[in-house]
Amino acid sequence: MSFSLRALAGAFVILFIALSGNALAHDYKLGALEIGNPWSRATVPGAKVAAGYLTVKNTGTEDDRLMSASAGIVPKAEIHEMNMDDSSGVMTMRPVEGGLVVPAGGTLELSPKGYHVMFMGLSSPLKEGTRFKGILTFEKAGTIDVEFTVEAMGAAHEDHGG
Ligand SMILES: [Cu+2]
Repeated sequence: MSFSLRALAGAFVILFIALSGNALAHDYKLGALEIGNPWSRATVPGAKVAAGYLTVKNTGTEDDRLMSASAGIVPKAEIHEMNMDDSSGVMTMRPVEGGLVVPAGGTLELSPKGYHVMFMGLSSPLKEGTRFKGILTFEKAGTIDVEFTVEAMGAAHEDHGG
């Protein structure tokens, strides 16, 4: 009896992993590109910007470029890079010119403290656990609709200067 109970428990664990894996697996394919886990962070009331993060794996033999992004929730989105100003020690960000390379056989990562999509002109806060639609445009692979999952508020990426 104990054996079958354990088997049952094991089955539940496997089921749980499968279900949560499904809920979290949030990946997209576009030609040779695999877009992984687009996500954003909950924002405080009054915040006008939010950042979007994701990974893009290029399984092909040619470089591609992430040229732009957009989202229905904001009038404008830009691709930004973070830079450490050595003299002041302050992190700043600025729009990337000409897109971000997705190297053949490599992965482009947009993450806190690095490259990110900046959603500008939020009219209402992003709430944890919700999703919003976005569109990514690549130089060669074209465009794809994705959904950004809003995760918990974090402290690492609040300095947006407006
Ligand atoms: Cu930014």
